[in-house]
Amino acid sequence: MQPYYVTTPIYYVNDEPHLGHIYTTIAADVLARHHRLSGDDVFFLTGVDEHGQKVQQAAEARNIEAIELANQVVKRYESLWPELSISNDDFIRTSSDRHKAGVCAMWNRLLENGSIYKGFYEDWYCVPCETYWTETQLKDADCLEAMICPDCKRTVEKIQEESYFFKLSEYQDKLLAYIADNPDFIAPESRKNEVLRFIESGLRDLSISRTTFSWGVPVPNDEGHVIYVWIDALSNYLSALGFPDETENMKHWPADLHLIGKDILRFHAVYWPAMLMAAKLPLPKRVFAHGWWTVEGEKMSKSKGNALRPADLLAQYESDTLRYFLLREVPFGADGDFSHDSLKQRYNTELANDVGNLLNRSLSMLHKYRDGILPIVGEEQTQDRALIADIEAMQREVEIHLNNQAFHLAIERISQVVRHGNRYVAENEPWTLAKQGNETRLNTVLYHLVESLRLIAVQLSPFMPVKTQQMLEQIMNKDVIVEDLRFHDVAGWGLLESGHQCQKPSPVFPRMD
Ligand code: ME8
Repeated sequence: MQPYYVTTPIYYVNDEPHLGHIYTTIAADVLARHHRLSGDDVFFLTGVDEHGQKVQQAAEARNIEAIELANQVVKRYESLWPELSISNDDFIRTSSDRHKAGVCAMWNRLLENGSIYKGFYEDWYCVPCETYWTETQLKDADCLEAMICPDCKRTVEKIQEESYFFKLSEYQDKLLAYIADNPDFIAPESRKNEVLRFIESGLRDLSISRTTFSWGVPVPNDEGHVIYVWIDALSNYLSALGFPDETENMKHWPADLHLIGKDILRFHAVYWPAMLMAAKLPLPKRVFAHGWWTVEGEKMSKSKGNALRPADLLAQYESDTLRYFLLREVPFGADGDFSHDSLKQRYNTELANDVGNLLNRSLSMLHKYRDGILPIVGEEQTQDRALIADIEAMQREVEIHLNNQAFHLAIERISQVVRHGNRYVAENEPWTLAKQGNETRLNTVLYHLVESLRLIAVQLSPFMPVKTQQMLEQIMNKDVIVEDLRFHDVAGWGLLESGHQCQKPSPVFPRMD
């Protein structure tokens, strides 16, 4: 079995989960499920980022200990993920001993390899982004006078403290060479160019410890310093596998894919690979930075109170509907706007009308004309072969689209087959065949419809595990479990045998008002 390792960012615990957090996690889940279907040995990691000044301040504002705040938010994530059918194999907390051991091992490696030295830091810091800025960077972005962060436009603070530094400047050329030699390393292309511009503008050594607060992993043998939260957080991708020990799970390193939002690209495509080079560890194969969601045209923010909370969304929509919509609506990589109207419209058109209708009418006709029993196929005509060819092409193309993280194209390709199925019904008019007593042709048409639906459901199952479970229960039988399916066993045309009894249709995609 081929290992496949996919990760999400580990989310800060200073805020409750919102639409953005579920987006990345759902995308990672679809890939994990698709790779399990392909027979790969999948490791899907998500978790939380508990340390840093921002979390400490959020806890202080609530008059509680940082760990208490973390525990509360962790509970929210842990109960949320099953509700969204997230099938993560592990959940890493940065306050755990296993993670701290990984961070310290990483620090010690960088130290032993001569990549860390002690100095004095004097410049600016943005707490919400946990990012350092030089005076020149602020000036160039017209942010110095207002003392605001060029990224998030919130206030930056001046830092003057003793600090450890990572020799990031030594990696400028090495990173440029690596990106040139590995064209798929950073995606999409526009983000790669952004990273290249950033590196070309010059890399300075990075301050990697702080002394003015205490919520974090202490620097080994110098406990007055806390390790910079990004060095701490990025190491999660290794600590979760058991690093530095040679565990069984370490076979998953290097990660196949770090899925992130575009906000944290620099950390994953510059700092993290440089750290790994310095630690003499292999680099992840790919970093994909997706776009940003706004809500009904506005940026989500705590102060505006318009952040979409998963609990509210789940009270309104089924989890599969959300999963489908988020990945269908916006090309992965582009920014998108969440609107309830477009969600309902997409659901009604593509799911209730197209998939739901094909399922209902096919199974209803199978019951009406054949008591739900799959008939023996007669001689195939051109249009039958065209349907099968379309399904086989879909299977190949969905694979390619998902390897490129083009979720919207994968869904669109499946939808094409669904529309083809509905056209096939219209062209063959099974009701006319029944009236004419053309039993052989009716048998063939009914079989092709049901078998197509089975293969459509299998392809859709990573996106909508609950709905496709229901579809497959009606088509196959009650004890099918989507999570246990493997393409190897189920993706071939014609595997449903004649004589098989299908269930009566019951609506899987009822129309939404
Ligand atoms: O940055 N649209 O955590 P975080 C799309 N702890 N995605 C969004 C989004 C939006 N409006 N808002 C958030 C951190 N996200 C660090 C990560 S990793 C080693 C450490 C998603 O809680 C998106 O994936 O601020 C983004 O990168 C992430 O949440 C930021 O989560």
